[in-house]
Amino acid sequence: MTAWRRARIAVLLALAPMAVTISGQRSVQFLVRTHEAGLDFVHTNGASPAKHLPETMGAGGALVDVDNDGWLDIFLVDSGSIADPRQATRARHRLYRNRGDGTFEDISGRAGLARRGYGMGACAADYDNDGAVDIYVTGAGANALYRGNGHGVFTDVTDRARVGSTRFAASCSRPQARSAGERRADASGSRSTVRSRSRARAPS
Ligand SMILES: [Ca+2]
Ligand SMILES: [Ca+2]
Repeated sequence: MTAWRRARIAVLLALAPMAVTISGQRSVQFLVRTHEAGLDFVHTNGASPAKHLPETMGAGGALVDVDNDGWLDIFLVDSGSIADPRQATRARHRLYRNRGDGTFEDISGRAGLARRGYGMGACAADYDNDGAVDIYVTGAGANALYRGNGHGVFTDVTDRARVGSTRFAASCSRPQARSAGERRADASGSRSTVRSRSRARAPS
């Protein structure tokens, strides 16, 4: 079994262990083991009477091996509030390291994923080809690029990479490089590796 397959199975089992019963038809049941797994994240959406578009959309996350141990870790995007600065201050992204036994350790405090903004989504890729995965976070008002060190700690390189669009970005993706030349271009600093999709301007 490959490390990727082993990690993927471990995450699925930790989040929702599966029970299969056969009674004429196959059925699959999922059990909620969120708290047993150590996942205590609660998303802050800052819902307001104004019903800003981002407040109605929720936020995303990424399954990514941030420390190169072969086990998928969980990064969850928090949002905050557009209308209430105090509530916005309390929101923070969370990063959970997979212990490999069905439980996770909250390493958000030392991960360095701390740029403020109304978070919406995330994608992961090794944009500089150094062997350590990096994370891009989209949102309303403050997109951010974090460069990983391969041990679960990240450095905010948004300004240096010039990918900190303040427009409303709901999602992002990792394009596949089609040739060695393109991969070298990405490694040399091209912004094409991490590209957000702006869908609308953030509410003022
Ligand atoms: Ca890991
Ligand atoms: Ca990297």
